[in-house]
Amino acid sequence: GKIPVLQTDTNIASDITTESATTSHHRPMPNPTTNQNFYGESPRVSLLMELKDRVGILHEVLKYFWKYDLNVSRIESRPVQRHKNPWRHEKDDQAVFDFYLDFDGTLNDPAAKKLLRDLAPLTEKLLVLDEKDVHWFPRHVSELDLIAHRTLDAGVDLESDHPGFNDSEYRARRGELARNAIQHRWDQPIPKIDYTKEEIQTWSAVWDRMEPLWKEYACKEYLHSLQLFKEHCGYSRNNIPQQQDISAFLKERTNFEMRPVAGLLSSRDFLNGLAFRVFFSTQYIRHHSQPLYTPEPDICHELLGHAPMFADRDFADFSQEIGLASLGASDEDVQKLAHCYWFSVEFGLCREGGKNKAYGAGLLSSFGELEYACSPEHPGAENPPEIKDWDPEVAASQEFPITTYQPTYFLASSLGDAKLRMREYCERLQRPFFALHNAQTNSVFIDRPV
Ligand code: HBI
Ligand code: FE
Repeated sequence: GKIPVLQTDTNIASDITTESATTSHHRPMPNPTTNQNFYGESPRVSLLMELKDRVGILHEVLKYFWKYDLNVSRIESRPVQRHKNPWRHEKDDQAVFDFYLDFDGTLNDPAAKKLLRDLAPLTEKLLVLDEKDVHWFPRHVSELDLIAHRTLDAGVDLESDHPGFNDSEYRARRGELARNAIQHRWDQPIPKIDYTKEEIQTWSAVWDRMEPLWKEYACKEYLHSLQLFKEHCGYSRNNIPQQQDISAFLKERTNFEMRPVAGLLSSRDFLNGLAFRVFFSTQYIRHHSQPLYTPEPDICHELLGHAPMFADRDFADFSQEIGLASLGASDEDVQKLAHCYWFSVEFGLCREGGKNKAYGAGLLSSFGELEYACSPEHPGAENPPEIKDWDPEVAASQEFPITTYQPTYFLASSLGDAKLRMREYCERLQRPFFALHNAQTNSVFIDRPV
């Protein structure tokens, strides 16, 4: 059945396909019989070393590679901004660098064994990353500053079919808000935005269409949070709430927070934020000429769809679960997690009193699709959607369209159950290390599996 695209809401998955198209950093497994990998390359060992920032430290480390005649084929460094952490211990005061280093050989070489023995006392942490390349990932919430500006679009270069493409005033406003987002730092308050009369009108138009539908089709957790947001965060049809107020409220309730972002991030970067209980949120609004349509996430989607759900503890934990699994994950696993995110955080349904209710933001901010997904009559569709039980394993490899209503939704028995299943799934993903989140310091601790 043909579904009018104009009625669909946000389409934020545009990077899901490009993600797999960009170069894969995932290296094939070595062939144990020839000691070569799939491409005939010699075997390599990847290390992650945490080094104190002091003169000569790298020289001291590298001299052991020379001593044991081991060829270094890659070396990258990243600052670990631990010194910015307000909860730091005195002994943590010093800056630390992560070094990602590859050398030719295998761990069975006697030389490699001696090397590791000699490096251990020089490093704060020394991890062997097996056959996988491990992407850099943030280790403290402050390091989200490093990824917040890595947007795929700048948030301002509109496509020619964007409703605001020919509106220079709208484009100037987008530029202003993008700069605002790029300048944000993790430990600063989020600047208030003075929304114009026209912007508020767009907000009201969306609010008025959605409000009756929420009562009917939104899950109880959403409705409860929305009520709290009306009381504490300035939610109403006549006012666009400020990200700072929502963020402060969420921080008190579930320790989640929002931070501004100029546009779309890669799946990896976006999901990495969730590991630190941070939701990257845009601050512009859709173009006023089409208040019920947006080709990208905007504040109607972020604040009406996503934000209230983060006030629920199970949902917040669920989201962080996906985030933690994405840290240093292979490209394949990031894509699987992005699909799980899509079928839950964006389009998830849960069972409530014998009815299907929405908890996904893509539904909660789209008047057409919310009814289509939740009403037993499925208005607007010749073919009703298929509704599958929530199973992250299945969702991970389920394809989906981004410009039409979803042909498939996943139904959880409750948000708590959705979380438990997500956790089980994430535990089965293979990674050469553990990532543990420390909520007091909002940092991630990594260790080798035992
Ligand atoms: N980037 N800024 C931003 N907002 C999103 O909602 C978003 C994103 N990048 C990817 C993404 N969502 C999802 O489609 C998944 O790929 C994680
Ligand atoms: Fe979204």
